[in-house]
Amino acid sequence: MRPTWDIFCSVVDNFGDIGVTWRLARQLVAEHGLAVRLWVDDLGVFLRLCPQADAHAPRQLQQGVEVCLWRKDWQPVEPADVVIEAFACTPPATYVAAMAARPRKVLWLNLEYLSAEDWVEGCHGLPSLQASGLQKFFFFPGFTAGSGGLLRELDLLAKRRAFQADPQARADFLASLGVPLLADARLISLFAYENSGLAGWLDVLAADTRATQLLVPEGRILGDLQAWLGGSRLTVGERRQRGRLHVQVLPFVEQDQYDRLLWSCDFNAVRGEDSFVRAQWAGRPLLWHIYKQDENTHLDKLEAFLALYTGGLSTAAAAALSSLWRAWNTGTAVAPSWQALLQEWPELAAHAESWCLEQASQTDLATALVQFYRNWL
Ligand code: TRH
Repeated sequence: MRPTWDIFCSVVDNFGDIGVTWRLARQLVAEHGLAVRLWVDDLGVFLRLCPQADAHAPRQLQQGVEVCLWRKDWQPVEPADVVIEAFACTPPATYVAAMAARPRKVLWLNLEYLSAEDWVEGCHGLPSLQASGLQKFFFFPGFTAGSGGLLRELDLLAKRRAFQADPQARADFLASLGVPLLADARLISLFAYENSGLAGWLDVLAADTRATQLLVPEGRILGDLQAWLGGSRLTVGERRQRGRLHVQVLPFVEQDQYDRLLWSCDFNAVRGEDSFVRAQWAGRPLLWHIYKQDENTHLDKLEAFLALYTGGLSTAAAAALSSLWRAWNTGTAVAPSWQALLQEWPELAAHAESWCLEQASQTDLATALVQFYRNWL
C-alpha cells in the first residue's frame, strides 16, 4: 500500500499558502509516488494557480493530487499516514481526534515558514506534545544543511538550463504572453506588494541610457505602477512607455509558466516565500519584497538571508545588493542602490548562479519530508 499523506492549507492571504502546498503535493505524487490529499479552505484562490480546477467540486483529482475542499462543517474521514499542517493551520479537532485513535500511528508535521535565521536549525525536527497525546514535529524549510531545505523538483535546474540556453524558446514563451522582445533591453519581472519605493526605481529606469522592459504580473503592485504612469486604469496585456522604460502588465499565469518568466528575465523582483525561492532557482539576480510582519520581525529575516546570500561577494557587490533590498523593504530611496547594483552586475549575475548550485546540492524539501517519515517509522 502506498503511504497516504494529507496536507492542510488555510489560505490566510495572497498565494503563498496554496502556492507552497500545491507545489509540494504535486511533487510528493510525481516524484515519490505517494497518495496525497490537499485540503484547502479556499478553492477560489486555488483556481488562480490551477485554472482547470472546478471551483465547486468538494473533491477533484488535479495532476495526481486529490484536492479537497476543507469545509467549516468538517465531515469525518480516515486520517492519512502523514499529516502536514502548513504554516500552523491546525486540522479540524475531530480529525485530530481520529489521528489519535488510529491504530496505525500518524506522523504529524507542522510545515513552517521559510527563514534563514540561525535558530531554525535548532528547532527543525523538534517534537511538541499536544493535548491529544500526539506529538507534532516542526519542519522548517531553510538554506542550510541542518534545515528542511527548499522545494525543488528533480528536473527543475536541467529544464531551466535548457530553456536559458535556447533563445528561441525564450522568445516563443514571451510571445505566448504577448511580450515582444525589444533589442538590447534589460528584462525585469516585478511581483511585489504595494511599495512606496517603486516610483523612485521607475524614475531611474526611465532615465537610463539602456532600455528596460518591465513585466508586471497582475497583482498588488499595480496601484503604485498606475499612480506613477498616470492615465487610464491599467489592464492586463497593456503596454506603456516612459523614457527608456517599457512597462507591460501580464496575466497571472500557472506556476510552471511563472518559472519560465523568471528564467526569461535578467532580474526578478519577487515577494513572500515561494516566488522568492523560484527566483533563486532561476539563477538570476533578484530583489526580495519580504512579507511584512508585526514589530518588523520580517526585517530580521531579511538580514539573516542577506548575511547568508552575500557571503562570498565582494564588499561593493554585497553592499549594493543589501542596500537595495533594505531600501525596497523600508520605503527609502531605491535609486542610489540600484545605480550601485548596476556597477556590480557581472559579479551579482555570476553569484546568482553559484548560489543556486550551492542550494541545489542540498536535499530538497519534499525528499527531506519523505526521509523524515522513513526515519520516524
Ligand atoms: O503571494 P505571496 O505574497 O504569499 C505570501 C507569502 O507566502 C507569505 O510568506 C505568507 O505569509 C503569505 O503569503 C500568507 O508570495 P509567494 O509566497 O511568492 O506566493 C506566490 C505564488 O504565486 C507562488 O507560488 C508563485 C505563484 N505565481 C503564479 O503561479 N503565477 C504568477 O503569475 C505569479 C506572479 C505568481
